[in-house]
Amino acid sequence: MGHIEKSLILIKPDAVERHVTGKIIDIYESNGLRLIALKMIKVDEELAKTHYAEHSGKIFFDELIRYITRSPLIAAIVEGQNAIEKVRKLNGNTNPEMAEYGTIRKKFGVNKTENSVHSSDCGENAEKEISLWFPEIEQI
Ligand code: FUP
Repeated sequence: MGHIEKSLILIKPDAVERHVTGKIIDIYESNGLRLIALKMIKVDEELAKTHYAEHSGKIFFDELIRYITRSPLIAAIVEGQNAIEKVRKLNGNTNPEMAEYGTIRKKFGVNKTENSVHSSDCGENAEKEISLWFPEIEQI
């Protein structure tokens, strides 16, 4: 059965710019995930660099920071059975070209950088990302 988990998702600038946020949220909700927090923000460089710290120094890092800060995105927390793995399956491969048919990145992603969505990759990172993106929420 698995257990109830929370995951941090981002609906990133390319998706907001192309007006597909509703379609993406519908995919999560239709698959049994419940939204428990949601906000729209234009990310500053400090938050972007903290969120993507593990990629600091890589060749695509500067482009990634420019992209994620260029226009508003939606940050949300979803909750459900096996939410972390479930969301990653719904999102698909990082590279939209490699992603399975039916996944969000296959449907909406533009390229490896502009791939429409982010989600936490494990429980430890979900906790870290939830407190980074929703510091106003005391209990998670
Ligand atoms: P994911 O967990 O699927 O979001 O993928 P990663 O943590 O490996 O990568 C995080 C983000 O870095 C991706 F969403 C986009 C960006 N990235 C690039 O821009 N180029 C690359 O070659 C790899 C990742």
